[in-house]
Amino acid sequence: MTPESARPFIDVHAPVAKALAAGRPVVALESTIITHGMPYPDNGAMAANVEKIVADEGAVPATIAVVGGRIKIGLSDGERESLAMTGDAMKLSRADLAFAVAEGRTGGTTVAATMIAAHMAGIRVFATGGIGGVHKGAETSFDISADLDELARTPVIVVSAGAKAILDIEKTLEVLETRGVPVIAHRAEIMPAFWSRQSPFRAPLTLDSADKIAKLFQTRRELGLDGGMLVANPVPQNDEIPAGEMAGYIEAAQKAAQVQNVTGKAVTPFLLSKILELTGGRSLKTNIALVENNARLAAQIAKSL
Ligand code: PSU
Ligand code: MN
Repeated sequence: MTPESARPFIDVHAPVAKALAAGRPVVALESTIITHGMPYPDNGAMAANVEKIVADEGAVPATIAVVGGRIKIGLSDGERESLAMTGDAMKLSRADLAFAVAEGRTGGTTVAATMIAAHMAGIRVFATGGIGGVHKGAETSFDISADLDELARTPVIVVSAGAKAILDIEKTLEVLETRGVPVIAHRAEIMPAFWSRQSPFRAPLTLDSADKIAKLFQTRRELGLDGGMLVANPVPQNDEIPAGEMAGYIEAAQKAAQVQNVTGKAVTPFLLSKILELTGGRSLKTNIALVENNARLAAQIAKSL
């Protein structure tokens, strides 16, 4: 539950406030993908385009970020573009969201922090690229994304292309199951792998429409089951890079991270940018396509709810 005392820290962008008050569909969008996931100016163009896709589907987009210590639920075009140009933005998860607010800082919100803020504002559907999860080698590094715990506790539907393929997808699925998070592949029996339509693993659950996903969320609420849901939506066929091809790039990026001693929050941004370099920009094109695809499905789910 969001306490009343949170309200003074939150700015809800006017079109979002209007839609929420009228009970019209709203889709939250994250901003770590803008500040840490893609280079400028592609990040800003992607963010603008994803908002447009949500709007074209008949829902209102709410890009979430922290700007100068304010929790922003929806950004103006100018605010979004200036966030895309902020080189030193923080990467904010549950652990540092309050720090950014207390200290008046600016940062992109991860899946975890975006879920928290979306829930504070009463938004139930959220589109991203891929969630964080259990990193390869987590048995020694203990690197498991806070996104997984957030999915277990905060009642928001997260529409993704699965867990990023730089992760250990099998262990990520195990943790999600342990924490009681339903993982639903959209129109697929096999779990997608971010840039690729298929991972080596079966999807725990499958549904073939936005309506059915919305109904499952409602049913969970009615049964009194807490927490969120993860929707895994495979990237469109024409945009995918097959898993066999990605494997080599992922391994090379992982080696580079080890050699350069990259740890903690820096790992995911480092791997994404290394893979972009290794694929000559192809991974970025695929990343943009899958986010757009997820935004479309998220808008349909929001409408159905
Ligand atoms: N999806 C993308 N690109 C990204 C992310 C998701 O297509 O950069 C971000 C999300 O914000 C996610 C974060 O929460 O990566 C995971 O970071 P970590 O592994 O440090 O928890
Ligand atoms: Mn981590």
